[in-house]
Amino acid sequence: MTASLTALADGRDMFGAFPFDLPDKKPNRPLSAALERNYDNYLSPRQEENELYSLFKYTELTGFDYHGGDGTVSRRDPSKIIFENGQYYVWYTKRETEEIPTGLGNAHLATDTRPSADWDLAEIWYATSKDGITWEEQGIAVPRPPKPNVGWRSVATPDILKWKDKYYLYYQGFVEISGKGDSDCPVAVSVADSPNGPWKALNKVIIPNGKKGEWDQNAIHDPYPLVHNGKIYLYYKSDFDRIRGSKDRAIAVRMQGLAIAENPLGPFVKHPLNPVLNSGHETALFPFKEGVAALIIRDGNERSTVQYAQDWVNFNIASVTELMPNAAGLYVPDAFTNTEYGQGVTWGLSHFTVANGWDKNHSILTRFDTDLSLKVNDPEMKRHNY
Ligand code: AAL
Repeated sequence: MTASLTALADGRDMFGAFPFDLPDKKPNRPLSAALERNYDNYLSPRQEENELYSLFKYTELTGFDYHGGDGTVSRRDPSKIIFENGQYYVWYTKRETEEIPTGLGNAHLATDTRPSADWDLAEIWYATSKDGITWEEQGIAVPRPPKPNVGWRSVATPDILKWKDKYYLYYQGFVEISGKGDSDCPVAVSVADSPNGPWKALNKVIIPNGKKGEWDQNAIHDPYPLVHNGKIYLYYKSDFDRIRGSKDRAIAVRMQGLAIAENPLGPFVKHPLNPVLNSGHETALFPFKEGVAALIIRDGNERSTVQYAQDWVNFNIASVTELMPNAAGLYVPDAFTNTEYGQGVTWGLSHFTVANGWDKNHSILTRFDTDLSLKVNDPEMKRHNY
């Protein structure tokens, strides 16, 4: 019996049976809640045809030295990747300390030379690659400035913006030991004429923490700039409910906000609907069709989803996935082109944190491949293949 013999208006065939194939359009009959939302909530009712559904495959990188994995060298939180001068560039948090981190719970044991956390006492370094797998570390981009400048304790978690032939690195500037006094950490910026530097640190807070009582009062983390509507759309993470000075980190509820500026040096205006994402940690975003898509990892009710906002503000779940890249730094070819129709992404760098004993003490960069692209349709990336 073929679909062309379908006889009844509600989709049943001439024998009163529903066709074997899942209909593309929502059937005109009472549906269970699960089937109803399979049509309403996702870009396609079939996961393999959902352009914002993908799995992730990981590849080890070559070129980075980790002192044999003894915990004294860490690389993490890679920026977006850009392609300039015939090669890929990435910036990241690098920690090279004589001692391993105390762990956040023991931050009181941290000193001027002993870090509390993997990202404490860190600097921003960069590397280049021709193929995205073999990387050459080029050196430091942003060192820690002298006290009391923003970032004197640690500069970490950078992201890159290219705007009118200049390059801007946004990063977290820690002005206290992570885990002590709740890591006061606004966003700072450095500027360069070339991705090779030299970088000029402006030594000022470019996105301040929220006012007392606001959801982002304690920190602005993971700055992530894109260009949209001729403006800079910078998404960031903060922690609702974090009681300043509390050691009880479990109460932090992580969400993502948006700040918009007409100029890379601000002023950045926080969106009145913030937070715009109710979940996520180091959230990576990319222009997709008219809107923007976001990889929601690790935290919140909606972790392990890809979300989409056609208006760049109001996000909905587009797909549910798994084993998502930590702190993904995507290669987003149209991140800064002011595109009106984003093409999506196929790869990036992320990090894995290696646990040595009960505590985590260093992280390594890795590559991931995915298919969240309009140009590619890779069934292997969309299939449960294990
Ligand atoms: C990461 C990021 C930020 C935090 C810390 C280092 O996962 O969210 O960068 O401050 O952890």
